[in-house]
Amino acid sequence: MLRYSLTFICHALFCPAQGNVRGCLFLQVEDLRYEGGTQKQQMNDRDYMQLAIALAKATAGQTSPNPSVGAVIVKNGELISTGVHLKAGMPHAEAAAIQAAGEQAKDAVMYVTLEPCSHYGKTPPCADAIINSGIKKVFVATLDPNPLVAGKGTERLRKAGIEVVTGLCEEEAVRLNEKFFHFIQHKTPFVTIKGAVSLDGKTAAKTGDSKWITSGEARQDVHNLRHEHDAILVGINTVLHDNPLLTTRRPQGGKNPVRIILDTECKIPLSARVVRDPSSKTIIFTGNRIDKQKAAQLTDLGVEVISLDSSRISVREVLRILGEKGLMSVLVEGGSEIHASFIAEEAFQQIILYVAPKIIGGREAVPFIGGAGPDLVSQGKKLRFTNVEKIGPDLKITAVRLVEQEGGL
Ligand code: AOF
Ligand code: ZN
Repeated sequence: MLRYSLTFICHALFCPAQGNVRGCLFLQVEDLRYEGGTQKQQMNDRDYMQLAIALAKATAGQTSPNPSVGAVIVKNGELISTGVHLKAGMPHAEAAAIQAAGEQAKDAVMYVTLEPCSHYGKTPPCADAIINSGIKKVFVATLDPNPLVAGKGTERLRKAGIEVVTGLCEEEAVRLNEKFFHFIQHKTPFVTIKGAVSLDGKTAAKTGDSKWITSGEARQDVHNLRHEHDAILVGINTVLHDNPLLTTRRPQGGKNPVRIILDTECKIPLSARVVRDPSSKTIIFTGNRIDKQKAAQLTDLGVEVISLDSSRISVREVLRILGEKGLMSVLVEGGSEIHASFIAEEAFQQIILYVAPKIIGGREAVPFIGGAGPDLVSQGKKLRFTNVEKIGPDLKITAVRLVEQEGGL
């Protein structure tokens, strides 16, 4: 029996100086071979869709508020062209692939990771571009939940006589754009809580010392998470304790998320790095009992101060406001009391936990989640593990909320 193996590596080039993509994407086919046989075997529909997904994945973090989308055009068993959506405002994946294919698109087959759009946004409808190109069949991994599209794209293609097959590699395509899907449906950001803990779940020793629990490799991976989220959120105690920059530092460059600080009493020092560092915008949420003069000084330094109506900060209210600002995703990076608020208010979609093979111990050492906690185990939040991988000597565990609660978050 023939076994087939295929590995693609994609790189989207990111230009840190301009804070955006350079407008090109390298696709390196690292390994494309047929194992266990001598006979040449054709790539199948699933392989082509996997290629489109790999292309889309390479743009993670740079298309917001748009989704990551990849497209592939094939004719008579030959790969004609590929396309990817690099950045909001730039051509959609289908349009890019069609342009690269030129005349060869006629009677070809397209594989696209998201339903082609049918509306005029920043760019014209992809459905029309597909119809005009003469493509005869389109495989769509998943429909677009954007109400402007939602089924209308595939309907337009079918009405024009194009054969449309939906649902190929759907699970992967939905996961690829989970932040976009969540944001379109709920109008609040997709929330990831990130933690770095010892095997006994501690984020710091009893003295507060936390440098470093996880390895350099795991800490480097956190910069990918920052690149992939629109905003990064911490509490005031983290700012006072660590004076972090909260920027993305990767060898290949990356996008700096908007910095969000929850600071009920507006205690942040004017000298804090998140206040002074100009590489990203900073928004500070406070309660209603604050020194107005201090807020004005922060505003003068370029920070946005949002004073909520009540004496304490509601995480859900913060997310509602961030959603209004068009921020599609938030990475929550501590501390343990902030984590506890997000958990208690059920205001999170996933947890990514880096676990080091180390025991800190001590009943006063800092746990990943603080707060008072429930009385009963049965009152704990139920999650589902979706991924476990090894990063250097550490584990990276991803868990999602088991039940999406009603109420828009
Ligand atoms: C596609 N292919 O590559 C993308 C799509 O403002 P616009 O014109 O960029 O439209 C943005 C919307 O189009 C976005 O909210 C989503 O529904 C869809 N994105 N559609 O056919 C693509 N990026
Ligand atoms: Zn489109």
